[in-house]
Amino acid sequence: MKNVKYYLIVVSLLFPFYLAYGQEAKQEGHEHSSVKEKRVVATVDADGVQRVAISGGEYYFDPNYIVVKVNVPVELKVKAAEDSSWLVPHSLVVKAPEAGIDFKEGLSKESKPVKFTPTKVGKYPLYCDKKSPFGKSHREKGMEGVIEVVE
Ligand SMILES: [Cu+2]
Repeated sequence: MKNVKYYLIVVSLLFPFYLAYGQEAKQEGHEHSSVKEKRVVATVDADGVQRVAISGGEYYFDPNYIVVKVNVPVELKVKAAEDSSWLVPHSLVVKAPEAGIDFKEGLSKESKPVKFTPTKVGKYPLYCDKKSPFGKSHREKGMEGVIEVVE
């Protein structure tokens, strides 16, 4: 009978860890290749600017594949997804200075404009650079995508 009590105590102590890490393990299958591509091809507005809205949440960007024209100004309207948690901070980062794209913007429920003019054809990664204290980076969890610059 003593053993049973001991077992129950150990199980109840470990249960929170099971919840925390069990959830992590379940999400692993969603990494990288299995992230669904949501592609948007930017259209040029009357004022000559390509505008694309992008939002981020747990743990995705929508869209996560943005096609823009080279040497035409871009304005990304960046925000946190409606269903995203205010407890989890997110960002949108693109580090491609060689292509004229180099920014890091925190996501909030209010849309913020990010302006740049891409100068070089190619595919450049976009991602969130946040990480939960005990987990994987948001990027590994699915908050990544591509800006493709085309002729
Ligand atoms: Cu994030």
